[in-house]
Amino acid sequence: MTKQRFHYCPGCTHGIIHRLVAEVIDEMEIREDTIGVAPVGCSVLLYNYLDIDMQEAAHGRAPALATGIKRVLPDRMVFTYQGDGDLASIGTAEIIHAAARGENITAVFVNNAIYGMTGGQMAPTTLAGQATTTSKTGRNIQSAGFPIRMSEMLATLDGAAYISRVSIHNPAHVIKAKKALRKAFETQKRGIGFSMVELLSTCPTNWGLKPTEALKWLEENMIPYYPLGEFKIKQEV
Ligand SMILES: Cc1ncc(C[n+]2csc(CCOP(=O)(O)OP(=O)(O)O)c2C)c(N)n1
Ligand code: SF4
Repeated sequence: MTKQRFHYCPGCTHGIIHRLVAEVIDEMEIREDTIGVAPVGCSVLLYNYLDIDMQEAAHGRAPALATGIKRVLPDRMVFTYQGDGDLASIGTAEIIHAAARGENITAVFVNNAIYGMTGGQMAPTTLAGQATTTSKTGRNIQSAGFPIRMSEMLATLDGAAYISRVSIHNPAHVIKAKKALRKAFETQKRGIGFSMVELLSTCPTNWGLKPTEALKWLEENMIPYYPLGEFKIKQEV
């Protein structure tokens, strides 16, 4: 990682996830061989923090950009880092088709159940009843539909080689999250196909909670709807 100070709000778990990605890259000794693709969202400035080659994608288009990079430079490790607005809303088509094609890339999917950067609007992953700036009285399933479980959905695709969901709400789970990221990167290194790790993350600012309350809220509300685990592991992984 660079010495740049994070721009994230206090208690935001984006920073922890950045650190985990950086540690996996260093432990695999692939710093010179890795290309990251940053999203539009709070983590748009990811390229300021990771000391590797980075590209910036248009909102939701990171999997398409990563596909192009990986096809031109197949010996590089290529990953996207995307929020739930980026990956599960404007970029739904890109991630589904990248997974369906079995692109040998890795998606780091940060699900904080809200649009953080733009002020806390409802995302496709916002929970039923969750208050946001565009669902002040809570997400109404009748009008807004059900939150999407992206990991379970992508796991149904034949091109998906490794799909798992982890959480960042306490140290034990942070350690598990790193193991999942390592497995996803190893999947790509061995050329097995598309890999994704969904990380349940906090947005204390837009959830209207203190950092510690946000960790508790994640554990008590997000995990029951977004169960943790590995949803797809191809035999070769
Ligand atoms: C084409 C386009 N549409 C909309 C936006 C506005 N916009 C910027 S970030 C964002 C959502 C970010 O939410 P998420 O991906 O969940 O990331 P977070 O900020 O929560 O980490 C939106 C809608 C944009 N920048 N470009
Ligand atoms: S708005 Fe939310 S996701 Fe964005 S930096 Fe702040 S806490 Fe993190």
